[in-house]
Amino acid sequence: YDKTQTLVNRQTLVHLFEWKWTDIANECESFLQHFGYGAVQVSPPNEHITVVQNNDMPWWIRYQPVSYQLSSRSGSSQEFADMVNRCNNVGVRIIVDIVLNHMVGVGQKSGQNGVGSSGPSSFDGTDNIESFPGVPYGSGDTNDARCHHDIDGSDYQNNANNVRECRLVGLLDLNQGSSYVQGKMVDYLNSLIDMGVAGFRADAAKHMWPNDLKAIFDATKNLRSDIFGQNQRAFIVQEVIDQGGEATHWDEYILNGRYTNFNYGAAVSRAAKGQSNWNGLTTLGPGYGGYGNGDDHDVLAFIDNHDNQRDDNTAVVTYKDGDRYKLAVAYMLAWTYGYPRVMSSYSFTDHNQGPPNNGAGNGFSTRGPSFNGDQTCNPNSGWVCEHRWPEIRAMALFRSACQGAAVSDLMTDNQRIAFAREFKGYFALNSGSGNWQFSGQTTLAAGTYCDVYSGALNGGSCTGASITVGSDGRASFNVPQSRAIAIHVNSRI
Ligand code: LM2
Ligand code: CA
Repeated sequence: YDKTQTLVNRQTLVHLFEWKWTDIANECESFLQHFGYGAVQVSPPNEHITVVQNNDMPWWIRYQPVSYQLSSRSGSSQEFADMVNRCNNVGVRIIVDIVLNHMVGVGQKSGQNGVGSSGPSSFDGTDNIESFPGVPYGSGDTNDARCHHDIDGSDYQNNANNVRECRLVGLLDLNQGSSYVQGKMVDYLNSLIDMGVAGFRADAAKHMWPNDLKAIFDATKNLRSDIFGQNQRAFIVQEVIDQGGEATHWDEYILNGRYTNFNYGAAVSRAAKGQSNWNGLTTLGPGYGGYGNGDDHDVLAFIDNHDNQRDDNTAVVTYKDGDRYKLAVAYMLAWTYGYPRVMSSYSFTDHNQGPPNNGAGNGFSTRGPSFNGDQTCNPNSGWVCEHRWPEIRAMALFRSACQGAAVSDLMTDNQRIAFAREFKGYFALNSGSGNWQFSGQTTLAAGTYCDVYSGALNGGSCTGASITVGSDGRASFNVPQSRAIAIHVNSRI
């Protein structure tokens, strides 16, 4: 389940948070396939509650399932199927965010908040009623018999049972140990596999027993052989927040695929913010920091996600950090540890704020992105589209070009780091003050290369800095403050 199921020359996952299916289909065709992106993590496609507050519909309604019908704010079942087809046709995979831990928050009912349920299914999340005819589930399918209250803050440190069987922020907790519940979940996952998806991001995995998840995943079909070949299994990444001191541990989950390594983004963010030194990151890999960093094939690497980009005083850098964020994401894409995921956001000021939309009169339907001539998203559309930022999209191509090549010829100087990806590429970043001038061993063939961090190679001409590699593989670099330089075999002029 740890195999990414991407094409070999596409090595980066992008989370198109809250995008519509029709927009993602267009994005696969017009952009992602050309910039080394191998897969898209999409928001939960199943039916969810609707909530109106502050003349807006929050993003987190997507994490309150009503049924497993493929009808959501992102679009219909037909639109979802069309997206999967069109993305697969251009070699871009779809990874589905699956919310299996729970249903709606206790007390939520269809029709409340004056807007009705989002789809045709009615439901009643009143305590002890807990009725979801669209599945169907009833209260007997929850963990109420084992725990009938919320997870307590202290449970996270010392009660794994409660973390897994009590309610997460009041969300009605399903019993994944029941064969009936497992069957409904397997049917849901199989319906997605039949449509051609490549895998799943398991929401709130640490709130479910690893062996229950294993029973569910093991019972799913192989991926479609016409797309993925014979006997291929879904890619799985489980959302497990474990930065130490928890009762539930990341390594309980690696039997089921990868886990979201939250230690990684925190470590790179500290260096990007100047709170630690890049030379400390030269061992970022299995065993790094003493806890929480598993084997390369177990890890999903990311800087920020849709949750921690909203935290007050977040430990990670986000799109709001500008150059420092670009350096963190660039480092992730240049470095060899885990399967990297790029976050792609809409801009927000309030942490509940939903995606750009067409207003109350249109049921807050999502308004898609629009694009500038340089292929970035128009900020007036409300979408940030980090994945389209020139530096980040260039680094997604860098990662693809350097796929399989080891790191070598490391040079580091506290706020600076440079290294080769043997015979494929060379990367240097400078988060210190002043320019960084040095001569480095690139391991590349002699020639002139286009620095794709400061520009791009278009039709043989480079809009960025040109770097000359001598016959000894060495080159002189001058990395501006808060910037990086990246050259690779496909950026040779
Ligand atoms: C996740 N991973 O484990 C998601 O990444 C995260 O975004 C989800 O929380 C969480 N698990 C549950 O799927 C979000 C959001 C919460 C929100 C829930 C459910 O961060 O704030 O909770 O989704 O929509 C909301 C309200 C909360 C309320 C709850 C239940 O914010 O105040 O709790 O609904 O009604 C009483
Ligand atoms: Ca649970």
